[in-house]
Amino acid sequence: MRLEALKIVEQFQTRGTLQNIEPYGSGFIHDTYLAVFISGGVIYRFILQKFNRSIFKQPPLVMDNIVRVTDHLREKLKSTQPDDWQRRTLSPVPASSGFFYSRDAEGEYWRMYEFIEGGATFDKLEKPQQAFEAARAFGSFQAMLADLPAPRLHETIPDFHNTPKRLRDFQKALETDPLNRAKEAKPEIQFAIEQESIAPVLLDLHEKGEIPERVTHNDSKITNVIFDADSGEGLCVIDLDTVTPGLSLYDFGDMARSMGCPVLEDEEDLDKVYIHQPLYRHLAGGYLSGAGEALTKTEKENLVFGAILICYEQGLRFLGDYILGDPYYKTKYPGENLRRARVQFKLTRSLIENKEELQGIVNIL
Ligand code: GN1
Ligand code: MG
Repeated sequence: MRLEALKIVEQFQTRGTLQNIEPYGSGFIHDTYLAVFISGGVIYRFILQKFNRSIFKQPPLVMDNIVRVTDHLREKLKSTQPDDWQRRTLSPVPASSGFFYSRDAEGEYWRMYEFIEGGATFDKLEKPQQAFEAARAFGSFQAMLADLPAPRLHETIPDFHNTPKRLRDFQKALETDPLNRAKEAKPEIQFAIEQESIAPVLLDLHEKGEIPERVTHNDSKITNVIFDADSGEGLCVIDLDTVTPGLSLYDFGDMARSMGCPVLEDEEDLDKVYIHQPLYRHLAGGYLSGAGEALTKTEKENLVFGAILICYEQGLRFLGDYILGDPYYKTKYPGENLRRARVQFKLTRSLIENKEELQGIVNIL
């Protein structure tokens, strides 16, 4: 694996001589490496990634979105954060062709980013303040992109948060049940079916014109924020592959899903899995402070529902993947996707049971 990274790295406009290249991070989707260069005694680090093309069918369109989005952010940050704008947005590195991607001999697509120095990332929440910081970072990301000029961004994965379609895909997986795994997941399947009325609610509100389409991140989980290693400030939002037109509530939902409870996505002890109200308060407070005046009253009134919907949707995705034999999400052990689904459905249940109280928290912010 490392060999293919070694072969492609020279295709990008880096600085100096390559010192080292090694696998990096904990993403489920792409293959990621850290490449270290040295020039005149100075170390330059870069993130190199091979696209997962079974998921992202058209990497050039993904990079087209990302370059537009990061250029827009950079222009804003240069005036609002003149001393530290470089660390507050991703910066794609061009290949020698001038494109922001390169293809290897097998036709696979690769891309490179400048490494953000002095940052820290977390697989789960370690301090309540991180919930506020991350949510503010995602909120201000949305606010800064509110005036992204036309045309509309490409939908890099069509129907990414189309929950009714996710439900249909889940039902199809269940009908095929190719590995006879459904019998291992009876309570989870029952929950998925019982709660199916969750699926269409946000799209219905959007179709009625009650909530607007915006530029959204669509994968706003804790692992996708870089925090300043010293101050803990939420510095930079990363993983921009699914930045597309979407609903703000999807992003808030993913924050509640990944930061409303400080456990890993495959936590086995479900007693530990529930939405913590103080964390939810931090998330809502951080998000509203970052997104500023951008959110409408109807969006604010439906924050909890965004969380319910995204946890439910993510549970359907993990459970469907488990039933199909884990073709989508990388797993480290058998049954990991089932465990991940259980966590999501437990969070969904916890949100439903505490809906009024959680909304009350938002109402007094
Ligand atoms: C995937 O990109 P990564 O590995 O951080 C997935 C998200 C899920 C998430 C679950 C393109 O995120 O939608 O929410 O796993 N990304 C894609 O943790 O499917
Ligand atoms: Mg992602």
